[in-house]
Amino acid sequence: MTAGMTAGMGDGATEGIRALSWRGVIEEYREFLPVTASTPVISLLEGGTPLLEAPRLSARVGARVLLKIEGANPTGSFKDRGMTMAISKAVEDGAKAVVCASTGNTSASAAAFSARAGLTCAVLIPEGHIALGKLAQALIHGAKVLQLRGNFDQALDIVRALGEQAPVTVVNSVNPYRIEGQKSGAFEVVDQLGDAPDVHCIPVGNAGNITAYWKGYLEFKEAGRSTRLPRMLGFQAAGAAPIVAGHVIEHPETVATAIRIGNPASWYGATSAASESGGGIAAVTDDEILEAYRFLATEESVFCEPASAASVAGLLKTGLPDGLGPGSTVVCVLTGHGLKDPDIAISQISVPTVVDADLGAVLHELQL
Ligand code: AN7
Repeated sequence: MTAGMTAGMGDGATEGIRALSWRGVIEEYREFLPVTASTPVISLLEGGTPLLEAPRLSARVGARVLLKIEGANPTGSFKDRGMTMAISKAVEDGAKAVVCASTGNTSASAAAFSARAGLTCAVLIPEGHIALGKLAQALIHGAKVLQLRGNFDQALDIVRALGEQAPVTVVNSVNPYRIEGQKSGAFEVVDQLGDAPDVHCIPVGNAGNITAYWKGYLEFKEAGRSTRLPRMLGFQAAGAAPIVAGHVIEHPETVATAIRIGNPASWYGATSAASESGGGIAAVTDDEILEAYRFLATEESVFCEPASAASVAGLLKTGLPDGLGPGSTVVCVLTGHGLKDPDIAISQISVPTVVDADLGAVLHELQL
């Protein structure tokens, strides 16, 4: 599916041809990005992700709800949008190596784009708190992976210092090119819907993505590509909700390891997006996140990772903002693919029964 196309509409053949012509975030939105004709574009054809109608979620919420499926990106998360920009600019600027701290998805994306660009990639991840699939990605794409005895916030502090003391480019979202690339998510939502939604729900960890989406919505409105702005609703995990608490959380804890962050780098960007848009930042418990996670898989057939489900958990918890009714449109960003974190999925369901290789035994167990 390409931007400019409304979900569920148009004939299949045309959709197929358009989809094949998707050129990646930088080529599709070049005029809105800080690139020139001589910028080397390092792309894995990221972006162009589906905006999927969610009928059962819509019924529960009492409005039209759509899901932006960011797990459909090349490395399975929204991070690819920012990484195509950060790595392209790093190459343009003559960098030989990049580094990031990560709860997993940034490291997977940085590793993949660095391999493509021929850059050395180093990543610092919190030992024991990164989903298995993400660790596998960083390793298989050839990054130098260090597991830190500490959390994400401590890893980011070290990475910032490395950026000052070593010949290496930091590709966390403190690198402004990351935010520039990630704002393309908002461009696509507008192109897919034909205008901005009334409400935009998004998980918040280091707060780069909510900052980027708000920037994207503002820029498209300014350019006349949309007529309105959404209310931005950001959701943190209750055990890792510094913005909601109003202070840094020294020891953040949540089942949603991707957003296990106690001192977000883009804190101000998140609070600005919430207040300027008439939205807000709220917390959802791990139980609420996992309920939404299972609901999305069983009722909407979308397998996202737990952190992603925070956007839907938050919408279900807080409901529509005051003044909005059944005619309103809500977009929830599902930031990463469920296959990243198989351990959590398995922990949420009972282990399959083992049977003998015998038709009678299978019939007996299935009770069809
Ligand atoms: C699936 O990979 O911070 O608020 O180091 O992986 O922009 O940080 C990941 C964050 C939401 C939060 N959903 O986004 C990292 C990292 C998923 C994520 C977030 C992350 P930000």
